[in-house]
Amino acid sequence: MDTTHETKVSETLERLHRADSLDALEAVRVEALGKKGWLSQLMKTLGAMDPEQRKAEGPRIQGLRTRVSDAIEARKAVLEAAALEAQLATETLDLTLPAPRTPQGSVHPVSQVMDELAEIFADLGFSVATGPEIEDDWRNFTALNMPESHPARAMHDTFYFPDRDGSGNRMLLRTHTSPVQIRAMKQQGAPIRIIAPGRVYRSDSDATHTPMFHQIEGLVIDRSIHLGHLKWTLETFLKAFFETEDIVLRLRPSYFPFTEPSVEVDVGFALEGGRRMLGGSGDAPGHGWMELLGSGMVNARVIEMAGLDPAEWQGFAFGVGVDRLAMLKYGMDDLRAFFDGDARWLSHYGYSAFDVPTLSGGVGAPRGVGA
Ligand code: 2NL
Repeated sequence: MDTTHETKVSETLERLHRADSLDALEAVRVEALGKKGWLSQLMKTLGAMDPEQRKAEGPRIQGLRTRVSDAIEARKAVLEAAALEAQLATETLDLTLPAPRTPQGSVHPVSQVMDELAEIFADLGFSVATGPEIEDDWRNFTALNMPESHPARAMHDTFYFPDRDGSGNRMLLRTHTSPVQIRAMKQQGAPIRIIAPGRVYRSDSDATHTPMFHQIEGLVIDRSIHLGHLKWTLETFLKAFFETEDIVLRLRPSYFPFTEPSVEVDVGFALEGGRRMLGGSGDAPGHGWMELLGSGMVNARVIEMAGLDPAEWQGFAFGVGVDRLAMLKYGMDDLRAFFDGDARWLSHYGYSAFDVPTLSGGVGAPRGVGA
């Protein structure tokens, strides 16, 4: 039994007991178990011993080491607990402080209005049809009774691609969503009751026209659909959309190549403080008519080109600008702001992702004001 080593261990344990911080504890540990610590040095001497001696000394020295390192661990636990107690005693945590805001996106008014329209028309038995934005000449024009030299093609200010379709005609960005309905008629046949919402493109740009805008078209084909169904559908749709019974329609004869007869639909408004408020007859004093959508009975030639027999099937169609509907309902006056992607505009006019339009819960915000 080496009394010098026993004394060193006692000394170390004594100093550990007196160490009153984690730093002081670390200093004691380094002196004993650090690279140059006395105990580490002692361990090294084992390597130089002959096997007999090592057999006797090994367990003894290992025992010293275990006593010291166990004592270090025990003291460390005590000091750490004391440090935590001290921190808890002085530190305060204000649970009433609001958490920092996390940035949140919003639903674009156009998306919100599209969802509202889908909800309203779903209730009337319409399903939503979609199709590609890059179309061929036949589906965008010819099938809609606008043959190659038809002057109405020029009215559409079309964006063309250099690429050509199977008939040698250039592909184009669809100028309306009508080609979606042509596809639907050819694929699913009649009867049919669909709306086709989506992006459309015309080479046009000013305060009220952007080269890309949103349109929704509706199509109903059955055996005895007539103008009365068209009028009722549009009236029901507009009353649900603007959330008021006070919507007066005026149907005016017009011309579209794809409908015959064609009907333009105006709604009455009142001028209130320079703003147009929908409601009332446009013929009343201080009132006026605002053109809102185009419609008509689908031209028999269109029915035929879509592969249906016009002697059996007939129906109505309509088209309306979604951006314009959004502006009217939510009181925005510059169409270009819709597509600027300005985060401030979006946080002002955008909708919460939780504000899902439903017929029972309301399809949108308060009664519409127009520009
Ligand atoms: C407007 C006018 C309209 C249609 C779109 C249509 C579609 C097929 C057949 C016949 Cl497949 N018609 N769509 C009909 C009349 C008017 O839109 O001013 N839109 C903004």
